Amino acid sequence: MVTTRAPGRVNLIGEHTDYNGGLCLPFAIPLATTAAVSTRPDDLVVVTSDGAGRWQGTLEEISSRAVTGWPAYVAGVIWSLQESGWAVPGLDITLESTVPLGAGLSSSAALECAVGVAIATLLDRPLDDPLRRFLAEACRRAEADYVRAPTGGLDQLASLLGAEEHAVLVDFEDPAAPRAERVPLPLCTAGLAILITDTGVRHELADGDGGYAQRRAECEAAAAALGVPSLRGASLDDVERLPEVAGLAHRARARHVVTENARVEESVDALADADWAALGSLMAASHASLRHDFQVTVPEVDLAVDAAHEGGALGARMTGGGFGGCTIALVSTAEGGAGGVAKVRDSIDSAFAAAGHPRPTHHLVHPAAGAHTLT
Ligand code: GAF
Repeated sequence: MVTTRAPGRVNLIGEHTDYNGGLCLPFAIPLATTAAVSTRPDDLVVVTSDGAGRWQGTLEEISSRAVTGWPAYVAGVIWSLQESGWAVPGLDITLESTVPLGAGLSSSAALECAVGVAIATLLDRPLDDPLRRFLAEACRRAEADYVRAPTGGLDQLASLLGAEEHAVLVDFEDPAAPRAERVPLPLCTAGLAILITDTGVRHELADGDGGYAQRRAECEAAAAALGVPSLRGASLDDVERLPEVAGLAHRARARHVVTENARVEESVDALADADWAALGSLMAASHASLRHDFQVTVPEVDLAVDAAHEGGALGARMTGGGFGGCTIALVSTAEGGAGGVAKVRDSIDSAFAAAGHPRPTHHLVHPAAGAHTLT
C-alpha cells in the first residue's frame, strides 16, 4: 500500500492563458487530496471517496472509456497511463480531500495527481522531475480526453512541480512540451501571505456548453481570424484588427490573453526585485481584465476583490477558471493595520454581509510542496 498527497493550487497570475500558448504563474497550496492505494489480485478498481461515495468497475470498463461522473477522474488517469504503455493492475483506492470541490482551487488535478503518483510508486517508478512532468501531461490528458473537461495543463503542473516558497512559471508556447521552472516566492520571509476567499459560488468546467468551453472557443476563433496558431503569436496591434475579422467579443477576449501574458512577465520581474507593491498592482490589473475583457467573474467574486482592496490588500484577483470560485489577496501577516490578514478578511466579510451573501470561507496560505508519497 502507498499513500500519496497532491495539492490544489492557486494561480498567482496568468489566467486563461495556458490553452492559448501563454504564460502562467501558479503555486501549490496546503489544501490537498490524499490517496491510499493498494494493488488487488483481480481486475477490479474500487474507489472510496470521503466526499463522493464508493465506485467500482473493471480495468476493461476503464480502458473502453465507459466511466462517467466523478469516478472518471480516477479512471481517466488509469486510462491515460495504460495508453502510455503502463500495466496498471487492479487497485483499491481511498481518497480524502481538503480541497473544496468546484471552487477553482484544482480539486480535480489534486485527485488526478494523487492517484497518478500512487500508481507510479506502486510500479516502482522513481518520482523524479521527468516523471513529474510525464504525470502532469498524463493527468491533463485524463481530464481533457476522458472526463472531457477542455482545460489546459496549468493545474496538473502546479500540483506536481510546486515547492515550498516557490511558484511555477509555465510557458505553454509549445503545448505538447510546456516549459516549467520554479520561481522563488518568499512570502513568509517578506511577512506576507495569500488570503484565499471561497465565495461559495460554484462552477462546472466539464460542462461542454459552459462558459469555460465558450471562452476557449472564442480564443481559438480569434487566433484563427488572425492566422496565428495561438494567441501567443498575436500582438496588441493585431488584436485591434479583430472587430473587422471576428467581432468585438473576440477582440476583448484576445486583448485579455495578450495583456495577461505581459503581466506574467512583469510579475516575474517584480518578484525578482521583491517589489510586492508592483505584484499587487499587476494582480489588480489582471482581475480588471478578467472582469471586463474576458468576462469570467461573477458579482460575489468582484465584491470580494473590491473589498480586499478596501481592506488594504496589496493586490487581489480571482483565481482559476472563473464563473464563481475563489479570490486571492496579497496580505501582510503583521498584526493589525491596513492590508493585514484580519483587516482584509473583515472587509470582505462585511461586504458580503451588507450584500446579503452567505459568509465566505477563508484560507491563509503560503506556497506548499508538490505531490509526494507519504508512506
Ligand atoms: C482552470 C483550467 F483547468 C486551467 O487549465 C486554466 O485554464 C484555468 O482554469 C484558467 O487559467 O483551472
